[in-house]
Amino acid sequence: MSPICPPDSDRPQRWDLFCRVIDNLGDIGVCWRLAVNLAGQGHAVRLWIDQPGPLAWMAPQGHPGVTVLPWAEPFDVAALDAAPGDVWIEAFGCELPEAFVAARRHDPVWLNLEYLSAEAWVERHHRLPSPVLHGPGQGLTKWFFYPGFTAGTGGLLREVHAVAPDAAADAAWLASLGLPLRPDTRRVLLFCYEPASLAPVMALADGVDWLVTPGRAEAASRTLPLAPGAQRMVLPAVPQVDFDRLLRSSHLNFVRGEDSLVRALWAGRPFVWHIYPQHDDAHHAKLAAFLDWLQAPPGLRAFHHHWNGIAPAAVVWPDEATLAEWGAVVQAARARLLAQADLVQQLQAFVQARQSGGTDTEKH
Ligand code: TRH
Repeated sequence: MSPICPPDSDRPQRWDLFCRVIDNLGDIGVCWRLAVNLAGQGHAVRLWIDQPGPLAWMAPQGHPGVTVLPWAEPFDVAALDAAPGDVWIEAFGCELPEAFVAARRHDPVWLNLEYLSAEAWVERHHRLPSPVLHGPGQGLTKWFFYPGFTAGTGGLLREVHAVAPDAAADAAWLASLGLPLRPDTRRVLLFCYEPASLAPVMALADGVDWLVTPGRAEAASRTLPLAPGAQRMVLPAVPQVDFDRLLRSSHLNFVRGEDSLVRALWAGRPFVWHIYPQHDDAHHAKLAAFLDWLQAPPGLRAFHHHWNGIAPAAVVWPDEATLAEWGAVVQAARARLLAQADLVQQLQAFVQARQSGGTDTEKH
């Protein structure tokens, strides 16, 4: 199909972002953040999503420039009050509806946004083309776009509040929750699946205030005995911007999945990652690659191995000096990331290069 109205790469683009929720909150969390970040650059974004329910609490105010639309099969072409946009993103390999592809008026830049990994192969696969051989998109090319931690990848989503947080506003927000937090007490945020070492870890954490997220972390920790002087409070599900505040307001963060890992890095506080488990144990290599990139010291590696059930030997709860060491590691990683282009900057540059016929970003 030849372009009827080729987009001008300097103007804001119309982006169609498709998200199919597999499980948990990461699919929707990442897609919502991406949509907001693109809209923040002046683009018009339609977010097509099959299970938009969690957005009611994750993003209750919505965001200017982002339209959330239901994605049901068969795809309702009538919902397309305007033709398919200039840029299409299928998140995490979800296949675009054929009716949507067939309704295009000009050739789009079509991207498959992949899962996040620190493994070395990511740099080799990033920006590889995948010709579409069948169906209504035949003749088009999809491009693989891999987020990542190094300059040779697509980078990470990064909001303004991640770069320049407002500590006073964060503290005021935390106080407004009305939680029975104790002054001069370590706050530990718990966002996890069901780590085998949750029980021994909770039994070791003397005198802390546990801030437990609702859902799986709350269920997994509900009946576990606490260490002396510790207390546990269950948080409500909070909007995404407030979840980021929680990470910045805690002395130690337990995070999971993909999106909260990135937010923990931006928060710059010590953290432990519960990686999304895969049945073939592929997550072991993924975790090792991340810890290498992080330049994690032995104690932080050992804690991760324990938390993720890889080496369930004895675990040691971090003391003040250890937390300071872990915090410095995260701060250094954050500084490395800030020196690199973020995901939206890279997406925009890639789209612009494709639309102007440039080959500088192409790999074959
Ligand atoms: O929910 P997750 O475990 O999501 C996972 C991973 O993304 C994983 O890679 C993917 O394969 C799997 O889903 C399907 O963890 P993650 O990625 O940290 O996403 C959580 C999102 O929920 C994140 O955007 C923050 C948001 N959140 C809030 O906005 N408010 C809250 O109160 C809580 C607890 C979370």
